[in-house]
Amino acid sequence: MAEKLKKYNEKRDFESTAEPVGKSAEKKAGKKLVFVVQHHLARRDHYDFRLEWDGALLSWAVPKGPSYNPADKRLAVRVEDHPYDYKDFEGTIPKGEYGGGTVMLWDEGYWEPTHSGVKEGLEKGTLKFILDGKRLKGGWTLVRLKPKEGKDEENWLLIKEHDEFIKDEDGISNYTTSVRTGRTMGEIEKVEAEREIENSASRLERLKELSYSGKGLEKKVKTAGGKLSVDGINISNPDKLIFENPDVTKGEVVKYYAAVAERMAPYAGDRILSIVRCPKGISSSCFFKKHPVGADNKGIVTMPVENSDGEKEDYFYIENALGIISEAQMDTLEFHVWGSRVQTLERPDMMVFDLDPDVGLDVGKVRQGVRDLKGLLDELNLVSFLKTSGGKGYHVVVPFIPSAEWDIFHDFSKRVAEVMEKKWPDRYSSNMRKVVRKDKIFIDWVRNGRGATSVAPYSLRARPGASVSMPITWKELDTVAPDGIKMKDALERIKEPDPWEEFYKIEQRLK
Ligand SMILES: [Mn+2]
Repeated sequence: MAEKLKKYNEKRDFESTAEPVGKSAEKKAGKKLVFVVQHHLARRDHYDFRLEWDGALLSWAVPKGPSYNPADKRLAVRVEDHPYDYKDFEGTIPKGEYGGGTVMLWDEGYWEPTHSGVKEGLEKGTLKFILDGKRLKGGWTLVRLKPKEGKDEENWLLIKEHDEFIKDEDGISNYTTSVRTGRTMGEIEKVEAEREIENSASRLERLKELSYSGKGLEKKVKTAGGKLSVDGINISNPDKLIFENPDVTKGEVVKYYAAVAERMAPYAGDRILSIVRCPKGISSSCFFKKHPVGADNKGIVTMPVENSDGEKEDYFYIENALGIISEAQMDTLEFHVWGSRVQTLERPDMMVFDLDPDVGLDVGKVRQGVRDLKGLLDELNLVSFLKTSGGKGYHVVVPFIPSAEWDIFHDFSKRVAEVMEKKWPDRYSSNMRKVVRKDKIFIDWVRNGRGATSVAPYSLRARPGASVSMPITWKELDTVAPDGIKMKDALERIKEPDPWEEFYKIEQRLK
């Protein structure tokens, strides 16, 4: 039985779809066999014809649906057995998931084979039966076609038998509502759209929580007898020098992160991290780290994530502002984050374009690039936000409702970069190879893929001067250099209104 539904389970991600998990069904001795027809508007519009057998549902996808006219021989492609509970499924399957689209219960009732040996019938390729549904009635036949060479697809024909229930027309289009709930396909979809709004409310709640976890954290910084602690976290070697000229100690780095935590946590929290640690300061070697080592620290959570080879590896993320401090205690300077949040890992919500100028390119040209990119996004009706990179360029960041999957998200960002290159081939390149981007700005879209990261807002950079990747207003583009905001400036700036106040309130989505 488990073997029977293996295919069904393998094709689906049950954290994303509301379809039932395939488990072995109990034998219901003496009970009549159920059948169900589901109208399934997916990549292709079709009807799924399912017959209960041996605890599961034998299934065929019928592109045109069944017909009351015996002259119509309807193609029925055999698909994997579905779990018994699928007979009750009506709703939507998320876009991007297997069978993504809308499912309506089109007919239901009982069926009875008119010959003994359903198993033999399936093997031989002929199944004759009576349907006693609300819409489909009488005798029907399923007959298998000869397999096409080299294909293991099973094509069958679904044919109405001659009896008192036949009609001249197919009759399918007479029924446009659910046999159980009376809803149209459109109404079923609308309910799902409302559910998305609900999800979006819980997302905002969570973001508020993250922000709140950093509120007043700087007041919990305690110094006593040369010892430093933040809300119970002891900081070792607070006097260790991390940046030189001007000098910045580890203790000051920790205090910086405590001060910006309220603003930073909604961007750095709940996202898979890749961090840069500099245990001997930035003049010594720093290293990237994306896998956790040892036990979880306060505010940091380990999470297994499937990589592109289908293997699970441990990654980690910050679950509250104290996690930022735990990292700083372990000499982390830079926080790089995924474009998706852990609650919706496969649906990214933060698109980042890094405008990366060739060496020696005038900053005025980089600013022009930012304006050109913003203009393009404006034309697409997409609200975008600006931050300094803390290095050579600026980052233009576009918030999304987590709905589209990585492929769509990634391809969209690539197309934006390609349009930039097409419009102004002498200024921009969408290609990261150094030779083709000579004297140009590389519109770096590559970080919008699954597993790629970009530096989090408010993160320090492990570069001379202790610069910060800082959210700024569009008006400031001409006055603030890409590496113009240092740690001490950032501490002043967070006393002012948040230039990214609206970031998570923007409800735009990729179709
Ligand atoms: Mn289907």
